[in-house]
Amino acid sequence: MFVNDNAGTNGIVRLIVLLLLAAITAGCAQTPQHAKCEQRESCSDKDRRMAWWREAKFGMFIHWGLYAVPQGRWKGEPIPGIGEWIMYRAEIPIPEYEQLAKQFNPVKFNADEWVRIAKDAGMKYITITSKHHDGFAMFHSKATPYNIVDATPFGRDPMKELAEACRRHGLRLCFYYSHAQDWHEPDAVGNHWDFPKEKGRKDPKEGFDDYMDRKALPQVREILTQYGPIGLIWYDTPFRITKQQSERFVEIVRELQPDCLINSRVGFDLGDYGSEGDNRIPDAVRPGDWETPATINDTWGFKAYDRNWKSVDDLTFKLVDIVSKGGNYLLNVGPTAEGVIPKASVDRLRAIGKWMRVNGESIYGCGPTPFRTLIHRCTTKPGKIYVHVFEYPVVDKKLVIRYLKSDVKKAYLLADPWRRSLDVIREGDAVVIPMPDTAPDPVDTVVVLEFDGQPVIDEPASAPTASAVAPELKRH
Ligand code: H79
Repeated sequence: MFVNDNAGTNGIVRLIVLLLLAAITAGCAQTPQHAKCEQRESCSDKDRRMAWWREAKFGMFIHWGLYAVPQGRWKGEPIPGIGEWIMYRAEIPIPEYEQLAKQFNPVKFNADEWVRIAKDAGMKYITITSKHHDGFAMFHSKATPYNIVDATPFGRDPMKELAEACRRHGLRLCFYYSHAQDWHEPDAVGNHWDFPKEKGRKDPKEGFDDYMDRKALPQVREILTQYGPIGLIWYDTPFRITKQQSERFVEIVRELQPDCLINSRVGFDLGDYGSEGDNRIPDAVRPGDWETPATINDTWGFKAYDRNWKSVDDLTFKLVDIVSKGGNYLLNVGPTAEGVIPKASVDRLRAIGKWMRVNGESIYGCGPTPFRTLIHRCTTKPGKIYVHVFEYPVVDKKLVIRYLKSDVKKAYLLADPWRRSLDVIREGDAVVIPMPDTAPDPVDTVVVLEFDGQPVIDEPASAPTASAVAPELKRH
């Protein structure tokens, strides 16, 4: 078909073939996972950079800053909403808020202990607020004296201590940096009570470039050069910034640490992976790389009276639910102004860790469920499906897995150290697995199904999705 005597047509055909080849190479059209590869870098570069993050699946978010001092109350009044927003919600003038620095002396802070808590929970990375919207740097910054070393009696740099502890324990340290909102700065976004012009500012570029050059970019440079290799930079709330400004926040990371990842909240979808909405879990499998940042109670920064702790069942379900839909879970703790992670958080993380030590194989490096129906939450590795049993079949002791066309080569429990085979009975479009009389795990018993090659699923288009049928969805 490409043989043609006519030289003109031949040239056109050759051009079309060349264009097609170029399109295939540039687009790297393989799986949705890689669909977002940028033209200016090869897909394998992106895959190489993302590899640790795709394996990790579970990270610790830490919100720690001056807001831990008032811990949710201002002048005796409880301030509603998330704790780290207290300055905004109570419209605290900058000179008053600055006084909190003089009271911030977290003498009980122990970096090794924090990292051990994350590690024992099975978390593989820690993302901590180097600067939140209040503008206070929790690291030693030369860009402004408004930082933990120069403005508090504590006088230590906890980020340095955390970087060293993470290196000792094999976790990745990552930094949250509020790039657009900075309530301490007249030229940044957010503080409309001290700077009334902020409310009506029309031109997003007005002043913001100055703030970027004076504070934000120098500080991003500091967090990328003072603490060794950083896993990722977690930008947040790109309110009102321009594409060009977002691009500068990307470029500085690429320049200083080319392997450092960037989340999508840098703005204009420029990051390496997508941040879901706060506490938002998608209803179905979401293709590509994404992460749900989530609270363990109802606040990110410590609030003394927020005791609405999520249960271990709920947290474990959320971890599995997120991984089964293709995401990572970034679960937050809010340490106190003394430097202590609240006991209620530590207790829950320890319980998740106990589950992870038995069942981690069904989380780390896993792909999403092959089922659209989500009757059970499932995670996958090549040739394997991990079925997560949250609702133990206490009455008939039978686990039923519908719409599975392939035959199961071997089934066993992750809770069984000997991996003894379970019976597998074919019943029409389902396989039925008789289970032990008592649930091996009180929260989630994981059944491994092994196949020759990739399992084939056959779900009728009419089969309802989990939102209609799965009892565990009620646990959201
Ligand atoms: O760092 C945590 C939050 O502080 C931050 N993202 C997570 C990871 C965050 N920034 N903004 N938001 C969350 C939501 C903002 C909600 C707002 Fe409002 C609605 C800002 C103004 C209106 C709620 C109501 C907060 C103040 C008033």
